[in-house]
Amino acid sequence: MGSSPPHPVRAALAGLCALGLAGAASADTTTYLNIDNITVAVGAGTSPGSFNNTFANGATILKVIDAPSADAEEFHTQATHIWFTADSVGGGLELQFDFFQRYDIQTLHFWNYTGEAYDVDNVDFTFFDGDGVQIGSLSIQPALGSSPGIRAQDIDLPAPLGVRYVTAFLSGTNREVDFQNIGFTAIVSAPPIPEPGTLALMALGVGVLAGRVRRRTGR
Ligand SMILES: [Ca+2]
Ligand SMILES: [Ca+2]
Repeated sequence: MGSSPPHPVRAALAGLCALGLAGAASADTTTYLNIDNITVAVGAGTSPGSFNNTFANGATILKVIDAPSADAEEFHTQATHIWFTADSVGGGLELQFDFFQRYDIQTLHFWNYTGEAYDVDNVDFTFFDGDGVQIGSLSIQPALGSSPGIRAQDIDLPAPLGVRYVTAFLSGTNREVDFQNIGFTAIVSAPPIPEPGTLALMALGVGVLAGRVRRRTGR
């Protein structure tokens, strides 16, 4: 019995099942997103203002995403933090993240500054899919950072599913934006669900195979 070739209809159905299982299995792995797997850049939406700390000595805006883990402790030095001062109230710093693939974001990890005069008071997030199409937005108000070593505040981020690009606009009520790091916990998104038209074509293919088998066997 086991030596007979696979029935074409059963083989086609098994293929369809495997597609579904692959989609379900890939959604299980939780990943911490930082400098190892994503990038960040200063966005064109940044308001007129000035960076008050330097990016010299090898430090770049990538120090936003250099926390090695979600529970890492970082101390506030010129080499580790970001400090931007907007020219006017309401202004802020725009950061653009590229995740390189689609993720379902679960948690934002935010290492804020420790004092109200300089900390980040609001972050406006905008989310985009793999084609760069906007699929959602939301705002969060982070708490003050812990002291003396700064650890992340973990914030549930009810972002849409399937996010590849994220824009974050950070602002402070008194023009100041000072913080250490941003990180995300996320899972790789399941493959997109086939369009109804694609499913119909696959069903048609199974039907054609079944028809051929019936003709061949006379059933
Ligand atoms: Ca840092
Ligand atoms: Ca503040």
